[in-house]
Amino acid sequence: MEIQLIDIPKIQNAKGNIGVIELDVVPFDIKRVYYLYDVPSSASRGGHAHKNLQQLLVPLSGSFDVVLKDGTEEVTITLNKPDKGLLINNNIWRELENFSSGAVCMVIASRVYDEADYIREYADFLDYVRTNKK
Ligand code: T46
Repeated sequence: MEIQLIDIPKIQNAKGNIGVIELDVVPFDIKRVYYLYDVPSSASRGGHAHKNLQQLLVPLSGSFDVVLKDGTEEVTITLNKPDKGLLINNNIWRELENFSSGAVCMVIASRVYDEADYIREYADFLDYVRTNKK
């Protein structure tokens, strides 16, 4: 599985850093931004895939793990740098876990919220990716 980490340009000086996400940093048209915060360390978020949605996850603060599954392979990526975002394409199962205290996950999305785009059962996801590979 190809892991796509995106470098987020930063402006650094003695007063701290500015991360700048201009439209050309993100490989899709941005339709929505949301963020996960105050996530208990014991919580697991995600646990689904999307039929069409692409997303860029940016760890604005703290750290968390992202488990990605494409139906064949599984990869775990720790996000802990605010200047490194993880691109997740459609048809990828994701689980987010091990949130540190104070972690904030900003998500930049290619579509508005649409529950019909979610595949929330893993067996349905496996069926979906196998059907769509043919
Ligand atoms: C994803 C991971 C990283 C909305 O009404 N609008 C929204 O934009 C979002 C994101 C969620 N919701 C509702 C849908 C559910 O009733 O909020 C509730 C919790 O959503 P969900 O269980 O999907 O949350 P997560 O954190 O498991 O997943 C979210 C995104 O839904 C998902 O696309 O990739 O963050």
